[in-house]
Amino acid sequence: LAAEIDHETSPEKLLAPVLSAFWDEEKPWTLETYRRHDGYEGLRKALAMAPDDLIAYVKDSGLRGRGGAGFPTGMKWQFIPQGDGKPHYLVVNADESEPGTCKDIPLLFANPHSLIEGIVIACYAIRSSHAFIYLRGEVVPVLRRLHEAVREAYAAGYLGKDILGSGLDLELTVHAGAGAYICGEETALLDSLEGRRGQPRLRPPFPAVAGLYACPTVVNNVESIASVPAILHRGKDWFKSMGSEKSPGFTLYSLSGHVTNPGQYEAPLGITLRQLLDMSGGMRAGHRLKFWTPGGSSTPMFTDEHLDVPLDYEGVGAAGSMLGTKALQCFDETTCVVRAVTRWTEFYAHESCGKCTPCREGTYWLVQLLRDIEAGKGVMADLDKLNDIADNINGKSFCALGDGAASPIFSSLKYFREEYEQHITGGGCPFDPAKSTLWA
Ligand code: L3W
Ligand code: SF4
Repeated sequence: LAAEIDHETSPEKLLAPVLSAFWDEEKPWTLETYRRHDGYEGLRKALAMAPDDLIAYVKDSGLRGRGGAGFPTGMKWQFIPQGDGKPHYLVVNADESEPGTCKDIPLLFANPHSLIEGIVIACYAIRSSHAFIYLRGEVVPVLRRLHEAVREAYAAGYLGKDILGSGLDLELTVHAGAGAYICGEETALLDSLEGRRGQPRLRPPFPAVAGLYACPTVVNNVESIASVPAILHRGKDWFKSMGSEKSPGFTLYSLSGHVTNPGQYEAPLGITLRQLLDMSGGMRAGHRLKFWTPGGSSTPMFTDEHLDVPLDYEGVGAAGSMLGTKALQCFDETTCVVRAVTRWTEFYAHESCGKCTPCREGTYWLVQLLRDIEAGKGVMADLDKLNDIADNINGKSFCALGDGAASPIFSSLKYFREEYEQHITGGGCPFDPAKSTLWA
């Protein structure tokens, strides 16, 4: 596997299938298939370690959270106070909803045992005897598959009492949400899990101190936890041999939009979009990339000038965006950027939980302005107004949803202001919706 990524490296070397290694086998989701691929071997190694050593090992591996923020996983586990006499919980955030993000749900569908094994390892480390998976409610087939995998794990002694004779007891509850984007925010998720309306809580205290039922709680993304067994089984040095120094390892990218072969691509962190497109068949025939998101619509958009930005936390950050969920939505020259931003903003306005004024009111006003501009009813002063409203949401909202909503406004005005102006001076959209496969 490539430790350092450059354009001379062959595509085969760049691909590092671990989580997706056997997705194309028959029934990859069964315990039998998982065991055939060394499933639950990482757990055996973990149980032979002291919990604190296990936490230090995961911390040393450099694994960073795959849900958007890239927070070091081992450090989060270390935050859980020990000897406090309270129950500790692990909550897996499987509420995947960020526009363009499609990696946790396919992972759960194809390889649920990698998550279950990771959960047992994490609970042993943080001394938790009850874990929860909070799943996005709309994906009923995944819910069924997850329930089946959990039943298999209980029957095989990987969950329940005295797991593999280690003395560890662990119950695992699968909970389906009701389809609200905000419930992917970790504290809203906890409120929802407790049976309340899902709205973000004030932080601090962070969940590590007062989370589920006011007890110390680790909230981790599906992919973060599912990556842990391979790190234990193959070793932290193997993991660190991939990716970059500060963003080591492999990860799942969701590639979507006007590309020839959309889907999930597993590769080391630090790969570039150019390399991923080269490997996956590129943009649809006869078309060129116009703009794209590195981590879903909540992260500032990039253009074709950013094709060689390393897709790791530092590289994307230095170029002015965020790696987020690694959702690479690619749009070609037939796409109207105003239309795309309007659709995203409608999504944020719809999903705003209403708790704070800047986001609740601001997203509503952004939509009104954008719809007017898109319909050719805007005036030039609307562009400054858009910027001003976004500025009053960004950094002034209660949670990251507000910042996410402001993001496409800022970046589209930065790179495509002329296109907004064309809508205003030309009396409407200059693009032919019939030529685009999106937003029609
Ligand atoms: C204890 C401290 N814990 C931080 C923990 C905190 C959390 C993690 C990261 O947002 C981003 C957001 C979306 N003591 C701590 C501490 N922690 N300081 O570390 O925290 P934070 O605040 O940096 O991020 P977050 O609130 O978890 C996540 C972006 O991801 N995103 C993703 C959205 C959607 C999905 C999805 O659909 N799957 O993930 C996309 O860009 O905008 O910026 O656990 O508790 N001192
Ligand atoms: Fe709710 Fe939006 Fe405020 Fe977050 S930023 S608390 S989603 S209103």
